[in-house]
Amino acid sequence: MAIERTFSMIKPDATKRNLTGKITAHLEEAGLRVVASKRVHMSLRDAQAFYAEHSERPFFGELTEFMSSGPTVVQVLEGENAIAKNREVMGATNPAEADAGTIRKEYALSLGENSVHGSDAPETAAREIAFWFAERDIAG
Ligand code: DAT
Ligand code: MG
Repeated sequence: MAIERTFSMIKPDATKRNLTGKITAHLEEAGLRVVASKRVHMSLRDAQAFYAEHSERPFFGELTEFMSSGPTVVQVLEGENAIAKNREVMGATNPAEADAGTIRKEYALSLGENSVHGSDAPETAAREIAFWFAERDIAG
């Protein structure tokens, strides 16, 4: 299996509850390496650009307002099959449907405030990493 990079975000509901370390520990225990990380309080405009793929969805306003409501921690993760592995560790979008032991099962508050974001495919990983990081910010 190939070594991949994926993009991860610890959302405002989780930074607010001081869960950055606990969530990062889940990722590391799954074999993912944090090769870049920074804390950012994104603007509404940043959230709208980052989540542009969802711009026609009914929850777009709620999503972008939430994502710009407080700090997030944006990260690049590296490891074997990192994109799928991160999605596995995150759990289902709706925490009510997430498997035991996943980050969302353990920490998410609701469908909207679900603690973490993770890229869903190689193309989105590349775009999302480049949205927040320059190559020189990443140390693999
Ligand atoms: P994921 O974050 O699992 O990739 P997604 O890309 O479908 O899920 O949606 C992005 C985020 O939008 C998701 O993490 C939470 C929010 N969201 C999705 N569906 C929603 C809904 N029906 N109501 C409110 N927020 C929703
Ligand atoms: Mg998604």
